[in-house]
Order: sequence, then structure tokens, then C-alpha cells
Amino acid sequence: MFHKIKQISKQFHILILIIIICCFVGCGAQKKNVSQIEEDDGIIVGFSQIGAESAWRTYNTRSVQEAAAERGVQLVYDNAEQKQENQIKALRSFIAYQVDVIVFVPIVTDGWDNVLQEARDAGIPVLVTDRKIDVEDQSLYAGFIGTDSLKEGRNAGLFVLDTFKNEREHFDNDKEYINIVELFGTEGSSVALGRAEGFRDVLETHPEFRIIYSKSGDFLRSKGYELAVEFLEMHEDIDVIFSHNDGMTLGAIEAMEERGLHPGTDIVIVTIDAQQEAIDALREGKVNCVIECNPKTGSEIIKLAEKLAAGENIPRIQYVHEEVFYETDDLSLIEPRGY
Ligand code: GYE
Repeated sequence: MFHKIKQISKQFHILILIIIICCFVGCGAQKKNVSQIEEDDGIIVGFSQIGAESAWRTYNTRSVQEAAAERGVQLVYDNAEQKQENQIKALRSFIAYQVDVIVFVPIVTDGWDNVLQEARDAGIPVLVTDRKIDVEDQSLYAGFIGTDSLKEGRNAGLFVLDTFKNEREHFDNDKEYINIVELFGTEGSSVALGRAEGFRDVLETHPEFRIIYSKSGDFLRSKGYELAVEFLEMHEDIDVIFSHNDGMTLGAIEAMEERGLHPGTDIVIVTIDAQQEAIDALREGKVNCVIECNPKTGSEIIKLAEKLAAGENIPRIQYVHEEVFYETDDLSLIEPRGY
């Protein structure tokens, strides 16, 4: 009898969740990927994801969902469709439902203080993943796990420096600079800011390198194409493209080839993520350096969420393992990427 009552209360509990999410996030919540909540005793994790702007993001989402399923964790997933206001609504719905832990990918660094204060007032621990946040009170979240974007930018800068280190000897008279185009990620996102900063840190003591064009393509392949059309019309003497993600790179390559250019030869390209299509382009000589940004963080994220739910502490900052793939490597050794 007790078990029957428990099951009824569980179903009632689940119904309340759906209603709350509809209220907070609008009835479109049913169209959002609110995952089917299994009736078991696992912890309940509210997971607010940015959207599906790139192959990297889609894989990252799948990684978390699969890890939650494997460990019997009930995941309430919300796709913010690239809008911070949708993320804040989702976090509020998680708070109203009193999930055990909140996990979120902050699309940008700022604007989270109030909603994280509400989560703390509700006694719900928060794990930040993939991108970082800037908050007045660092205790508003328990910890961060994700990529080291500053290091990614530095690795890109070091590759460019190394590629052209002997170039000055070959400069013909009127060429003074190595001209760089930067395809910037989402404005205000910690990963774009970090990649840009790391890249500039390396080159700032080498004035012969200059960035002649830098615009945000929002990590989107379509915008990478549009920006390439623009910068190829604006500049004739481009030596390097530094792209904050493979999606934008692949769009730019398409625009270059439409104009009879040979990416990787006419213009050196360094890109970040290491999705399969970028590794394929590296093997084809269309890209010269691919810096891995690891999206396969689901298992670690769920383990950290379980620790938080159990009242345990977690590391403040945890960076995931990442590699750099160079055109000179034995590229046959690179495992299939899965994304
Ligand atoms: O590089 C890009 C995605 O936040 C590290 O966002 C992530 C970035 C990644 O859209 O492909």
C-alpha cells in the first residue's frame, strides 16, 4: 500500500514539474527537450544547455544525457535556443521544482548573480560547465568543469608564430606584416574571450604579426561563411585565419574555395574544437592546425553532480584533457571523433 502511495506521489511530483516548466518557460517547454523523467530514485539534475549551434554542442549535450541515463540520474534538460533569458527562466523552473543540483552552460559570462542567489537561497548547489561566469560572490556556484580557453588561444598563437618564424627572411620588400583574420566566437562568452586573449598574449611581443579583421561568427558555420565573403572582399593579403571553432572554419573554407582559393595553402588556418570534419580537412591539407576542445564531459559532470547532491565538496576548477593536432603529425593515429 505504501509503495502504491509513493508511486502516486511520484507521478504527482512529475506532473508538477511539467506544469512548472510550462509556466516558467512557456508552453513551448513541451517542444523543448525536457527529457522524459524516469520514475526511479536517482537524484534530479536540472541541466540548462545553450542550444545546438555546433556539432560540438550537440555532442556535449548527448554526452551529459547518456551519462545521466547510465547512472540513473533524472535529467531535466532545457535547450535555451541561444538566449540567456531562456537559461534564466529554466534555472528558475529548476529552483521552483527543487531539483537536487543545477548544471548549466552559461552562454555569456555576465548576468547570473540574481538567479544564482535564488538557487543558493533554495539550497540548490550549482555546477558551471564548459563556459565560465563572472559573479560578485564566487560562492554562488560550487565549481567549474570545462575547457581551458586561454590555453587554446595560446596554442593557436604559438602555432602561428612557429609557422612564420622564418618568414621574415622571405618577405619581399613591401611586405611588412603577417596579416591575421580572426573569426570570433559568441560575444561575451568566456571561451571566445579566453581564446582571443591567449592568442594575443603570444603575439603581442611580435609586432610583425597583426590582426587586420576580427568579427563574431557566433560559433555558427553559416556566419563563418558570411564573414569570409566579407573579409575576402576587404583584404587581398591575408596570411592566417584564426577561427574560434570548426563550424565557422568550415563555412569560411567553403567561401574560399568558391573563389578559387586553396585553404591551408594560400591561407594558413588554425581552428578549435577538433570535430571530425576539421580532422578530415587537416588530412586534406585544407587546415594546418586543429586544437581540441573536449565536449565529452558528461560522465565527469554527472559524477560531480552526484557529489554535490550528497553534500560533498568538488574541485573549484577542473579542466578537461585536450590535445593539439598539427599538419606534420601522423594523422592516421587520430581516433574517430564522434562529433
Ligand atoms: O568551441 C563551439 C561551441 O563553448 C567550448 O561553443 C564551447 C564552444 C565550442 O559552439 O563549437
